[in-house]
Amino acid sequence: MMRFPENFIFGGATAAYQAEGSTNVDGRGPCYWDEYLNREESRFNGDTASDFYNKYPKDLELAQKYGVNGIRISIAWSRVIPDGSGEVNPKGIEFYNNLIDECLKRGIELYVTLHHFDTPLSLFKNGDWLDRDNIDHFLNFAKVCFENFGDRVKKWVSINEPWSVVAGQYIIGHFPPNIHYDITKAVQAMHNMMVAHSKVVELYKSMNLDGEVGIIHILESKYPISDKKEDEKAAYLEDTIANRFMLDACLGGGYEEETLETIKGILSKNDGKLVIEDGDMEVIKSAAIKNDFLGINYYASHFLKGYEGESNIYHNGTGEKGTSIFALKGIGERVDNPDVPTTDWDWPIYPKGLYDMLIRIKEDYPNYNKIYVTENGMGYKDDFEDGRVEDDPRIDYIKQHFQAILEAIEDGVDIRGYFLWSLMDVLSWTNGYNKRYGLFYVDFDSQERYVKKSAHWFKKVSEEKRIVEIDEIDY
Ligand code: BGP
Repeated sequence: MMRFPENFIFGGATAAYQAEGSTNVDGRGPCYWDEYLNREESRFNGDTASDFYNKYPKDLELAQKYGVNGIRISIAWSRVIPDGSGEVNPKGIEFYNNLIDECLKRGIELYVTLHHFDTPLSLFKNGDWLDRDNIDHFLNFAKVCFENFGDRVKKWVSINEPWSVVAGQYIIGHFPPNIHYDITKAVQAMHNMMVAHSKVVELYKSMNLDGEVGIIHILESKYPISDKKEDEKAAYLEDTIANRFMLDACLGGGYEEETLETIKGILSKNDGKLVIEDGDMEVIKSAAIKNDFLGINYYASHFLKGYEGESNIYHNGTGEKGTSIFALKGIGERVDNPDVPTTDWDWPIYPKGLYDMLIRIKEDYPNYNKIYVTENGMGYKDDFEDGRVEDDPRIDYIKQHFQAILEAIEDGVDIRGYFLWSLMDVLSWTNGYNKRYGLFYVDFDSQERYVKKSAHWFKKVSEEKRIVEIDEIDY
């Protein structure tokens, strides 16, 4: 039987805006979600979220009790520097000091992200990652965090999922500023984020803080739905823009010529071009060899078909199965694979896509150092009855992905940990509160926590360092 390595991290992931709530207290400034989700027509907002701001001692107590020995948190930029670029807020520093100390007290290792989708509102209004000044403001924020928390936090992540940020902001349009189908802006913002990431790596290394720094990408495999040439091309194109472009930058030390040519081809079909400023490629190249780890967030893979039409997307934000549309001009169209099950939000459940991605990184980017699977999990409308949640489909989902990870480890990929998205139920950016992922059920009215069946299962996996069958646990 395959077993997880001795020091493997069995973690739980959170992000500031999705978990903390308390958006108006102790001097926190707004991020762009505050404004957007407080519109009248919005179905939900993040004002209270999971109340992690107050409830974190309880969440960490539960984490420790249920075998969670690592946690991903993110630091809300606008809690620490309320307007993004000016004064530091001592109350923000105090909150994260307390949170960090509580994690360490419980023996839970911290993996801290600096940017998890939540640019401060004023910087967002200046253009967010499309504004090159954002890079300097971000570096300043990173420095404040390294100085204040770097003595205790030893694992740092610069940015969470550049592709998801720009796809949400400029292509799908379900993240502010809600622009649709602007592939050029998306590519430009991704490039700028990679420059920012690289400068953060350089900064961290210059501070001799005795820890590690890396980046997290969403990396979903893209497969042609048939062996037709146009379907193969569609898969290749979507893979290039969503995966290869980012991997080339953070691990390869620059965009391969073929990658750049392909990106330029996509942009020319969309009447755009990428601006790379002097010095960008030098810093990207220099940081790539200093990157200590790569975080992979993996939920699904996609099956592609050739597509010649205009871009057309429908985002399923309610869990009404079968409603998604995703077709991009100059790239391709995502289609159903009848052999692959999907979640209610139409995300294909395909653990082989994770295995394939892990092997590909080992083969194509041999200097990757080490990998953490920094997010994986199943969004599900949990049935809550008498304080209990029997979430067998979630357990089955995690089990299949654990299996893929163990196989990749056996085949030589250096994987050091797994973080379940999410530790407890949190806000889902574009879906609200009915798409739950946690080990611990949150009653969002009372903010009470309840232990799901998956938490019992996770505990046993973490303790025994092997994949446990569902019927091995009592619940
Ligand atoms: C990732 C994000 C997380 C989380 C997760 C689930 O892309 O890093 O913040 O939200 O996806 O996504 P969703 O909430 O849309 O189901």
